[in-house]
Amino acid sequence: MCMMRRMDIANRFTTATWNDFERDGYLRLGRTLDRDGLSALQDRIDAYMEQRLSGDRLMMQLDLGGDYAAMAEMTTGSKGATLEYRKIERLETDPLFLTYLQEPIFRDACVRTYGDIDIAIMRAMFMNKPARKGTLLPWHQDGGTGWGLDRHPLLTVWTALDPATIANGCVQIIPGSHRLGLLSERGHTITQEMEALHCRPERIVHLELDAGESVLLHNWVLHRSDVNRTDRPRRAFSCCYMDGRTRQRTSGTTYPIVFRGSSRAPAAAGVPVQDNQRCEPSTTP
Ligand SMILES: O=C(O)CCC(=O)C(=O)O
Repeated sequence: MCMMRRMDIANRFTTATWNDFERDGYLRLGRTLDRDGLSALQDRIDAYMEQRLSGDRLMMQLDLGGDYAAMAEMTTGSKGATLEYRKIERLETDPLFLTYLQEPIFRDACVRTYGDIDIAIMRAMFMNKPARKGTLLPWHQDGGTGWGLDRHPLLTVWTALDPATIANGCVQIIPGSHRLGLLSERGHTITQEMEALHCRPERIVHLELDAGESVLLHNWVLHRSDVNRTDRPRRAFSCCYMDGRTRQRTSGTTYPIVFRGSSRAPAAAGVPVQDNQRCEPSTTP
């Protein structure tokens, strides 16, 4: 009881706010980037795409438009000077993105989710819908044995680098659907039957955001996004935070620690994957 009060004082999220997140599986944070911070990240990501900066450390995937099943390969390095990338990963290696993803408000969300322990980055990625293009991303959950991890990541911060609208393919979610748990052991996309059952149109919330605003997402909340029907890109940064002890099950690899915890107490919610679950390393969307 006493500990809870201390956490409320030290943590930007009140118990009531956090209860909303736990009920709905998402929480609008409002602006997390001021004008200069936003334009710095916009320019930095365009510089990687236009080869003004080397993308040698990054994983980069072109946007081929439309069909999710026929996506381009996700491999290391630039695929040419173009703004038509769909996804760029390993942005924690970039000092500007790293500084942003270490903002205190994100640490507070991690403490609420996992307890005051070391926190690692599962992925820090640019998600783009190029102007008049973009790939339709089907309903899915972020996790499952397909990720090849020894415990489940539970928290993602999604930040709009451009206004995110229905017209340009903002993220859509089904509030509360994280409470269903992972709908398949392997995770990620769901069957048509599950979609018909859980993703009825009247339940969909479109996460329209201004540039520089963020939303917290529980990794298991069902979400998808459409193509971009406008003449401007829909750029975004999505960062998944997890228990710092998480390892790749096949290689034993650990992940970059971005917040050091002050407590040696066990994690509150770093749910271990069961030993009998088979894992292969691969991540989507
Ligand atoms: O940015 C999008 O369109 C989808 C993002 C997403 O699926 C994620 O951040 O996990």
